Amino acid sequence: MKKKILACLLILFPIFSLGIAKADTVKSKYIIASDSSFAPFVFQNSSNEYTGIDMDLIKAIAKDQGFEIEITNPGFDAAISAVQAGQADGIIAGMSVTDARKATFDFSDSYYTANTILGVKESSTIASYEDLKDKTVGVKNGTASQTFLTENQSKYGYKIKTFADGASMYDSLNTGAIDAVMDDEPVLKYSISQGQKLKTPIAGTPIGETAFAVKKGSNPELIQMFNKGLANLKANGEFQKILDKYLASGETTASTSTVDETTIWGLLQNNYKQLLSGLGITLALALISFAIAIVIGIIFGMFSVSPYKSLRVISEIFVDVIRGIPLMILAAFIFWGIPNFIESITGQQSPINDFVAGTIALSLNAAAYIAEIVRGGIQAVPVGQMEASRSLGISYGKTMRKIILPQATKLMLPNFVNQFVIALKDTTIVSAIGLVELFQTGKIIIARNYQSFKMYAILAIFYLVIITLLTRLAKRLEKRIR
Ligand code: ASN
Repeated sequence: MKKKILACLLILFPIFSLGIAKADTVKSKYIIASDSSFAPFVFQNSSNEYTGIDMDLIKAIAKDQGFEIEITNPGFDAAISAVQAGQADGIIAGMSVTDARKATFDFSDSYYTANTILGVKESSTIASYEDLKDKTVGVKNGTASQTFLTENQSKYGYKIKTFADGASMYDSLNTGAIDAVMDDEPVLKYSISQGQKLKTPIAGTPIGETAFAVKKGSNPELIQMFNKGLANLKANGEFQKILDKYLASGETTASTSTVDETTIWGLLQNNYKQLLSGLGITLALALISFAIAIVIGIIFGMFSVSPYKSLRVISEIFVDVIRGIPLMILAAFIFWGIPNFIESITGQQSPINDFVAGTIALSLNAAAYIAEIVRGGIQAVPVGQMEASRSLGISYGKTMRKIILPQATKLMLPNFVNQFVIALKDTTIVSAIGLVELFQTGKIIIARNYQSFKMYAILAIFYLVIITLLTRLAKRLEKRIR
């Protein structure tokens, strides 16, 4: 009984106490997209959970305002695209409010102010923008820092290299592949405070206030709730507590773990669950998409040897179009392009799930190659056999099924196995749409601990083992079918 009363009070208290500063939720759950590594705003701790100012803030606001959220962390550029395509309802990622962005986003009240600043290795001799002549500066794609670099490029004569995520950018700086990086000041300063051997030789340049954003004109209640929640958290001191947690006391990326991640064993021990779940997604993607691809591929392959010209033409167009488009573009087109197009016509957001989009892209891609394998296999059977069979009065379909296909299938089998291996490797490409399969899982782990050599070695071994096992299995099946 006591418990029930307590529960009622707990539910009613926030409603009454914040009654004035509360907006109405419209959706039962809001999807919030964020960066993948942008400490102290958002980063993974060693328990593989996303933390940081932005993560704590949005969770506290959702709680304060009584709305549900689901957070995804595909990286800054992908998060921006996700909001634009309606895959996500809002973005919180240390995002700067710029005039250009105001054309496509609605921003909340600001919760931070950040400069963009140049970061170089501790040992670097770069001391001014002039020193950057002919040097390469790394920057994250789609960021305000990138705009700054592009605008000043002709003045200082540096080369710009863009990265999809902060982890690979800082990795490249550490290995000397680039000479400097341009990033938000709190981010660079934070990584220095965490022991990164970097320095910031030039004072930062203001790039705007930091705020939460939604796609222009959509989810206005989300901005309202964010602003009200932020005001409440500022008033009750919770906002300051969040800032202090990451900035003053320096909550670190290694705060919750005692496992040493500098060894392969430590890396495996601390991340095996995450790696296995990534592997599960990779296998599911490869197997499901390959099964679909076989069906589509066989249909188009049969079309391509059909006596009807129209079917042959359809098959040719399918193979040419799909084979002519890089897989990554196909995936991006399905995941971001099509929902964007549908919305522009219907005015309705119609996001597609990343796994579904990845599976469709992989299926279509593999189907085009399988269609060619099927065509090649059938055409490798001497034409005389078809002619002889038809002259005996046996129908086209029956000849195909009983005479041509059994021989052709034998010829196709090794190519199918080959194509499956390619399909499995291709799953890494669709990670570009933010799908957390095995490769992306590894990148997220590296974003936290910078152990790129050991982590990529682990990934390579994972793929090697899986592919070797699966090809062995496929070869056995192949023998049996023969
Ligand atoms: N401050 C960056 C921007 O707004 C955000 C980020 O890199 N996550 O462009």
